Amino acid sequence: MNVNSGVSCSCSCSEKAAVSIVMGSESDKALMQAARDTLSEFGIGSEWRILSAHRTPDQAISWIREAEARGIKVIIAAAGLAAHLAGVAAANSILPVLGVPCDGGPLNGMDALLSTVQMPKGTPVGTLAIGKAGAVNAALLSLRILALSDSSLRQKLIAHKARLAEEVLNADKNLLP
Ligand code: RP5
Repeated sequence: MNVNSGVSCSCSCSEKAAVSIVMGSESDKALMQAARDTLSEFGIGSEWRILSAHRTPDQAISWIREAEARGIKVIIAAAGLAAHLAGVAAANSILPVLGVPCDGGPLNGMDALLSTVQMPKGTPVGTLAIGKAGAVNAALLSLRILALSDSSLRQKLIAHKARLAEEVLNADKNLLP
C-alpha cells in the first residue's frame, strides 16, 4: 500500500483501520513500520500518513480532526527533532494520542523526547520511549486500549505476555553453567 493512501488497512487482517499512525517525514517510515507490523500481528488494521506539523500543518490538522469520523480509536504520532506532531494531534482530537520520539539527529532523539513529553497540562500525549522500543510499545499500548472493548484482542495480549515470559525462562534455562 502507498504510504499516503491512508484509510484502508494493508495487513493480512480484514479489519477497518482502528489506529492512525502519523509521522513527520518519510525518514520516520522505517521506524513506524515496526508499529504497523506489531498491530498487524494482532490483526488490527492501521492507516498511516506522512504529515508534518511544520511543513504540512493544514493537511496534518485536517487528517487528525477527521480521524474519529473514519472510525479511528487511537492516534500514534511520531516525529523527530523539535517534534510537535503529537502535540498538534492532541490539540485537534480527543482520541488518545501516543507520541513516539524518533531517534537520530544531533541529539539522538532527546530533543524529540522532550518536545513530545513536555506537554502543558490540559492537552495530554502519552509518550513512549525514543526509537524502535517506543514504536513497538506505542502499538502494544494501542492494542491494550482497544482490548478494553475487545475480548478476543485481550486474549491475544494475554498470550503475548506469556510468550515474552517463556522466552526469558528458556534463555535462562539454556544458559551454560
Ligand atoms: C521531523 O524532522 C521528522 O519527524 C523527522 O524525524 C525529522 C527529520 O525530517 P527530514 O529532514 O528527514 O524530513 O519533522
